[in-house]
Amino acid sequence: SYTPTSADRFTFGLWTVGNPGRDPFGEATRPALNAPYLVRKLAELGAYGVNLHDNDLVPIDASAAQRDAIVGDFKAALSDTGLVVPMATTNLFSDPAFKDGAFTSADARVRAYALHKTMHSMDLGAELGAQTYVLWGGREGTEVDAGGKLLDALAWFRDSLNYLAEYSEAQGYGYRFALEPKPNEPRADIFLPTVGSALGFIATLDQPDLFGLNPEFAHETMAGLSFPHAVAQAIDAGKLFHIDLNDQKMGRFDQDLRFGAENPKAAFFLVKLLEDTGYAGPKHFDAHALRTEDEAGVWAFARGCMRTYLILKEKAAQFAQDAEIQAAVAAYRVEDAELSALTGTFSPENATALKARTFDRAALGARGPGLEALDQLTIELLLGVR
Ligand code: GCO
Ligand code: MN
Ligand code: MN
Ligand code: MN
Repeated sequence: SYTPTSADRFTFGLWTVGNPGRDPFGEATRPALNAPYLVRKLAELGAYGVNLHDNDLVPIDASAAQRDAIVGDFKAALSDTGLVVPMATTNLFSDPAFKDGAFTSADARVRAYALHKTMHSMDLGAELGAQTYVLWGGREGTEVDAGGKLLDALAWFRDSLNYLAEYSEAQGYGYRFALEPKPNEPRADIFLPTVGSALGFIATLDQPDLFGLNPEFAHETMAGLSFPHAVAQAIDAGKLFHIDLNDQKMGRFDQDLRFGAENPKAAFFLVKLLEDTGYAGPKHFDAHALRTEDEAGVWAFARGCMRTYLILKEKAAQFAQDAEIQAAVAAYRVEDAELSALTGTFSPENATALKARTFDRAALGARGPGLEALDQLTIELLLGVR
C-alpha cells in the first residue's frame, strides 16, 4: 500500500540515482548507469518523472550528431515508460570555467558563456517537455571577498535572470524559473543563501511572476533553519514552484541523505504541510544512496524515499482524524470574536476602542497551551503506537 504510482508525482534527477559515490576524498564506488536504463528502473519503481542537468545527459564536449543520438535514445526510453521530464537545469558548476561563478563571475566572458550554456540547456529542456527551470547557483559565491564584487554580483545575477526570462518568453517556452538557495558548498558563501534571501531577490526582477523557489530540505538544514518554516513562507508567497526532498544532519557537510532518514519529525511536518495545502507540483528527491552501497542499494534508496513520503502522508491523514490530537489542536488555539472585530481591520474607532481595553496579562501569561501533551501525541503517532 506504500507502493508509489505516477499519480504521486515523485521524481528523481538523473544525477541522484546515477550518483556513482564519488566524494572529495575518494573515487566512485559504483559504475555509472546510463540515462535510458535509469529511466526504465525509475518507471518500474513507480516514479512519475526524471529531471536533468544538460550534462547529465549530453557530455559537455559532445558533437551535434552525438547529442542528437543521445537525446533520441533518452526520448525513446521516456516514451516506452511514460516517464516525463517536468524540470530541467544547467550544470554551471562542474566545468573549471565556472570556478569563480557563472552568472556572478567577475569575468564578463564567463558570464556570457553561462548565458549561452543556459539557453542551449533551456532548448533541451523544452524539447523534453520541461515546464520548470531550476537555477541552483552552486558556484555563485566566494571564499574571499577581496575582489569587492558583492553588489556587482547581485546586479549581474539579476541581469542574467531577466535575460533568461525574456529568452523563455521569446521562444514560447513558458518556463517557470525556480531558484534553489543553498548556504555553502561548494563555495564558502553562496549568494542568496536561504529561501528568505531568494524571495527578497525575486521581488527585484523585471518579471517576478516567472520566478519562484525550489527549496531543499538539506540546504535550509545546513543553514540551521527549519525546512517546514521555509516552505511555509514560500507557499504563503505563492512561490513554491518545485521542491527538493532529502535529509541532512545539521552542521555537517552536504549529505543528500534518503528523505526522512535523519529528521523524520521535520519530514512529517513537511509532508503534512504539502498535503494540507494541496501542493500539486512534482516531489523531487535530490539525494543519493550512501557511498557504501552497490546498485541494489541505489534502488533501496529510491524506493525508501518514496515509501517514507507515503507513510508520512498516511500519518498526516491519521493526525487529522485522531480525535484526541484534534481536541488538543483546537484547545491550543483561542478565539475571541469581540477582540477580533477590533483587530481585524484598522479604523480610528477600532484603534481607540482597542487602546481603551484592559488585558489580564497575568492570566495570559499563566495559561498552559498544552503543547507538551500535543507533541507527545504526535510522537506516539509517528512511533506507531496510536
Ligand atoms: C546540491 C544541489 C543540486 C541541485 C541541482 C539542480 O546540493 O548539489 O542540491 O543537486 O539541486 O544541481 O540544479
Ligand atoms: Mn543539495
Ligand atoms: Mn548536494
Ligand atoms: Mn537540490
